[in-house]
Amino acid sequence: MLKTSLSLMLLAIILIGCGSKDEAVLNVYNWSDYIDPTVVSDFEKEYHVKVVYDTFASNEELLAKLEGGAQGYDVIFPSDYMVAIMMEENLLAPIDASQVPNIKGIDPKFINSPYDPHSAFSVPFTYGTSGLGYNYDEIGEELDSWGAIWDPRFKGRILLLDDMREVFGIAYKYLGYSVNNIDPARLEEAKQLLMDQKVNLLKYESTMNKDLMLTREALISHYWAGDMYQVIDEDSSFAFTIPKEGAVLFTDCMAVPAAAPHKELAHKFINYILRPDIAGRIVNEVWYAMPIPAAMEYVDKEISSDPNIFPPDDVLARCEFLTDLGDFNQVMDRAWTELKMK
Ligand code: N2P
Repeated sequence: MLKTSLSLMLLAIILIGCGSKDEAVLNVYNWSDYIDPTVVSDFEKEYHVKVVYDTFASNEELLAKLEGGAQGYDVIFPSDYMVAIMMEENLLAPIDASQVPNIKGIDPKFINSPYDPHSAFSVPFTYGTSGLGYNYDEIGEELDSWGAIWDPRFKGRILLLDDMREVFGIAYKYLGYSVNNIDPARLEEAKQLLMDQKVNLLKYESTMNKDLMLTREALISHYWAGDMYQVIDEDSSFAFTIPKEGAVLFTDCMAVPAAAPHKELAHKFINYILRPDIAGRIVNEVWYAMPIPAAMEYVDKEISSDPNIFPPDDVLARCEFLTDLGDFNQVMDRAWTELKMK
C-alpha cells in the first residue's frame, strides 16, 4: 500500500516536472492584429507546446530588435524588402523546405520572388496593399486620391502610418514617382509635401488607428487594407480605397532568425500556418489575402470577392512593391526623422 502511494507520488512528480520545466516554447514575433488567436492556442494543444506571442508595428522596429541582438524569437514576419535587408545582414536562418511540406500548396507566383530569389530564407504569409480608410458617413463622399490627406477640410483628423517607407511612398506616388525612388532631389520634394501635410496630421500611428477611428477622433487613416476592413466590420460608416495614384503592395513573410533557439518547432509552426484550413481561418479573422489556393474554400465569400483584399490585375498594376534602398535608406531615415521632429 505504502509502496503504491509512493510510486504514485513519484509518478506525479515526474509528470508535473514534464509539464512545466520541459514544455517546449515557441517565441513568435508578428505584426499586431495579424493572426486568429484560436489558431495559436490550437497549435499549442496539437503540439503540446507553449507559444509566447509578441507584436511589432513596423519592419524597421523588427529590424532594430534583431540588430540589437534580440536572441529569443523563433518565427518573425518581415515584409518582402525587409527579408532582403535581413538576408544581407545574415540575420536569417535558411528555411529547410523538407520540414515545411505545405510549401507545395503556395501559389507559385509567390515563390522565388525578387526579394528572396531562391525562396531560401522566407515563406510568404499574406499579401495586400495600403490605402485610405475613411469615415464615409461623415465625409459624405467617396475618396479616390491621396490628395485627400492635404485637403483643408480634414485638418487635424488624419492618421498616417508611423512607417517611413509607407509615408514617403504616398508622397512619391502622388508626385508620380516610384516608391523606390533614390534621387535626393525627389526625396526633398516629397519631404516638403509631407511637411505641408502636417497641419492636417493627427499623428503618425500604426497600432491605435482602429480605436482612433471608431471613437471619431480620426476621420481618415492611411492604413493597410485588412486592418481597415477589421474597422469596417465593426462599424459600417467606414470605407477603404486603394487610391488611383497607386499604393504600396506587400508580401509579408514568415522567417526564422539566425539566432532562433527553437528552429525545428519554428518550421512546424510555419508548416501549420500554411495548412489550408488554418490559413482560411486566419484570412477570415484578419481580412488579408494568403497565397494558398486550397485555403479559398474556407474563406468567407464576402472576403474572397472583395477587390480591395484580393486586388485584381489592374489595381495591382498601379501598385508597387518596396525594395531595399541600400545606402539611400540612411538618407531617407534622416528625412523621416526631420519630418517627425518638426
Ligand atoms: C498587420 C499589418 C501588416 C501589413 N496588422 C503591413 N505589412
